[in-house]
Amino acid sequence: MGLIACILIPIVACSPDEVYGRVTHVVDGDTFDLEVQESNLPLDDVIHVRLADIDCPETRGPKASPEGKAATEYARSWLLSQYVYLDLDDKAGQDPYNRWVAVVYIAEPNGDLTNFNRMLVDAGHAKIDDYKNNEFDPSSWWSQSEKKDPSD
Ligand SMILES: [Ca+2]
Ligand SMILES: [Ca+2]
Repeated sequence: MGLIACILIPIVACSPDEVYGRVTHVVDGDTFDLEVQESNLPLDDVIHVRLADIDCPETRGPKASPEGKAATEYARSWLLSQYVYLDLDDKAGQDPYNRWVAVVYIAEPNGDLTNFNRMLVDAGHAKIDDYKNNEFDPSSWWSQSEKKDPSD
């Protein structure tokens, strides 16, 4: 039922407006710092954010790759210094590294909200890694028609 509700009424059912703030630092493709402007939760002034249910190539350590750097540059170009909305994970909340697990939404000029987690996947900079301990289901990010005919 949650999946269906998210597809039909994404803004209401998935509450992307739990946090509103400005991205102050992009660590890598799927991790950044956010300066909180508004939230209905008692959060720190600056929080660490980990994009939910996706995985970008590594930028550090033995598995560092050019693809990881490209993902970081992509995230930086879209997010750095921008104001975004977060849908925080209501189940686990933070990961073991004290990063808030979230889906990030970019506000378009016409007021629409675009799912940035999905953008990273669509752009080829991340793959789906669906953790079952959070509230999110990545399959809900794509509409039924997109799922049925991926070549369209
Ligand atoms: Ca939430
Ligand atoms: Ca999940």
